[in-house]
Amino acid sequence: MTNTLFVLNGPNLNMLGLREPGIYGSTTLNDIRDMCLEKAASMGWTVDFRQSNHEGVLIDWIHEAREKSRGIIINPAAYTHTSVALQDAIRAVSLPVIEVHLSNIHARESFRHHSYVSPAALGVICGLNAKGYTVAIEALVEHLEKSQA
Ligand code: CA2
Repeated sequence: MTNTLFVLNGPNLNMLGLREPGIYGSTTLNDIRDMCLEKAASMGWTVDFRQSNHEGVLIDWIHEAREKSRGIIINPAAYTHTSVALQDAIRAVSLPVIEVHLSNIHARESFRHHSYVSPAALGVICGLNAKGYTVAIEALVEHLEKSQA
């Protein structure tokens, strides 16, 4: 089986580093992709890194991950707080999923405190900015390598 992880990013994250640096910092999504590829490579894994502004596309990618990866890291962005369909897709593929948020969603507006994705996730990381992605890669690889041993 391939040593690949899907890293999926939801709506507006393509704007990272270009707008609202006060909330999300100056790191771009390309910078985060490079950090993820480097972290995965250092552990002997590869990452397929993607971003979409469309809920259905994210769901199609979660389904695709079933065949092409061993686990998923997802920042569902605003769909975190609205999408039953994303939770259903994650449950449907039975892959381990780590949910990542750049900001601490619990320290922000109350509508960001609830996640539809978290109940289906292995773990959740928020508030560590871009570092959260590489922490998630390390944790997911360790989880997969332990469960394989
Ligand atoms: O903190 C996170 O990673 C979020 O998933 C980011 C989402 C937000 O809706 C979630 O509550 C928390 C928003 C992503 C939008 O990113 C932008 C980047 C630059 C400019 C505007 C939006």
